[in-house]
Amino acid sequence: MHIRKVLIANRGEIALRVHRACQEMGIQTVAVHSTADNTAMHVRLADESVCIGPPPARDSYLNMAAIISAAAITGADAIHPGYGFLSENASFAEMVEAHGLAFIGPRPEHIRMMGDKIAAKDAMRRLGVPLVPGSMGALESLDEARAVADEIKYPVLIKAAAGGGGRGMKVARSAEELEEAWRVARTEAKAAFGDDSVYMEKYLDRPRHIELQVLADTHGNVVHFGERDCSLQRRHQKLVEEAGSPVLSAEERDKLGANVTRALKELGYRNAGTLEFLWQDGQFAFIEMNTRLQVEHPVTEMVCGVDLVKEQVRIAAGEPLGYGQDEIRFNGHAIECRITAEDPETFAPSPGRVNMYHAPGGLGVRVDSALYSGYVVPPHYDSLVAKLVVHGGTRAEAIARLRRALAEMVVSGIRTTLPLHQQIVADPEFQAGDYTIHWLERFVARMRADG
Ligand code: MV4
Repeated sequence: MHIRKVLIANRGEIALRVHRACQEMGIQTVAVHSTADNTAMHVRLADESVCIGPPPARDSYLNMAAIISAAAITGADAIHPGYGFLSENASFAEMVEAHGLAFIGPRPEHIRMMGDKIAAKDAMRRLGVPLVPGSMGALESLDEARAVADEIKYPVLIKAAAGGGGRGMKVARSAEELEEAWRVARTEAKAAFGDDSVYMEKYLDRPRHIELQVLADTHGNVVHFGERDCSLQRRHQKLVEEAGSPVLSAEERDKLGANVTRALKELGYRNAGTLEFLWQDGQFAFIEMNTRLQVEHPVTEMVCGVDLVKEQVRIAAGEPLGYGQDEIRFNGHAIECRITAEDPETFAPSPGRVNMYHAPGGLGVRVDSALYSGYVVPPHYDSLVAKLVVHGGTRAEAIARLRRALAEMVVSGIRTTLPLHQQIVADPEFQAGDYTIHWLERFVARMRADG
């Protein structure tokens, strides 16, 4: 299939990111936008734009019928969903394909499978990917939960099948805490997802979050682009990501990558995907798979010298990857800071008018942002306003470059997390790569205590 025009079903920096890839490929772009985004950069740069509804996302960026209609009206051949919004909605992917359009992403069946965390783990277990010890499938009763916990030993974690992002997740540190955790997890899961199915895992107390980027074409070729360490999170929001992980050797990466690519080939996976692992004491345990392009994909692009969005488009057009795993090289180190329009101490949202925007530059610096001087950050959407990404020959060089770039960057008129990023990258423990998923939460508390 030849793709001549792509509709970008997203907004902000990722809409721009997809537009840039399409432009370079000689592909026309269609932006869709809400009335809150009339002056947005993605609308200005796209070849065409269609207003699809009022500011609330459910009436615009989540309005499937409006988006498919916009594709039909403009004669688009394909839809790129970006991340968030409809990107992991299997019904949307089905609808796109039923209208004769290419969905630039995985097959609907795999989006659906990975959206159900129990089904995802079952598939990975079957395919021989290592998991955290836990229940086989859903827990049917409190008695079953007790039996599994006695088997795998406390502490244990009860997780929602429909979850992800930490919602509906409860730790039980002993048998006495299990009933409460069981009830609260199920109630939260029901309220958040309309589904109270839960499962159990051994609770890992000090893991790192390490994820692996893969691409699969429609000819059975699957490759990986190494790992990203995303342990620096606060309340399940990532702030800083690195490629590669400061703790992983080339041998460990190759071993994990070989296992995962073999598994996804067996599964018949298509397009981009990311497998999330917890890493503790030198062991990987699969927890979830994301069936979308991720926010932090640029660190992988910098290290591997690949444009993942162009690859996604080529795969959707039916082209073979055209290279093998042995042609993918990991060069140096990359780090991304997610700059959000939030108070750097309280994380209260801070939308509003940006008086001045100045992006840093120079060798090894990349900024993915839809900001411009005079832009008004609307209050209706995610607070991410810029991704500052640096590359260096070594991790130490990347950190020095990041400190230099953060000092150059200006976003005035709104509060942003830039000052917090400056503090993080100046910290000796961060610089040593010595952190787990709990490090940032404690760091933020320490910063607030110190004033
Ligand atoms: C865990 C865990 C410890 N042990 N699973 C949080 C969100 C979801 N994606 C998985 N999560 C976790 N699962 C076991 N068996 C700790 C977390 C977790 C976490 C994971 C990755 C990054 C940040 C985190 C922060 C708190 C808890």
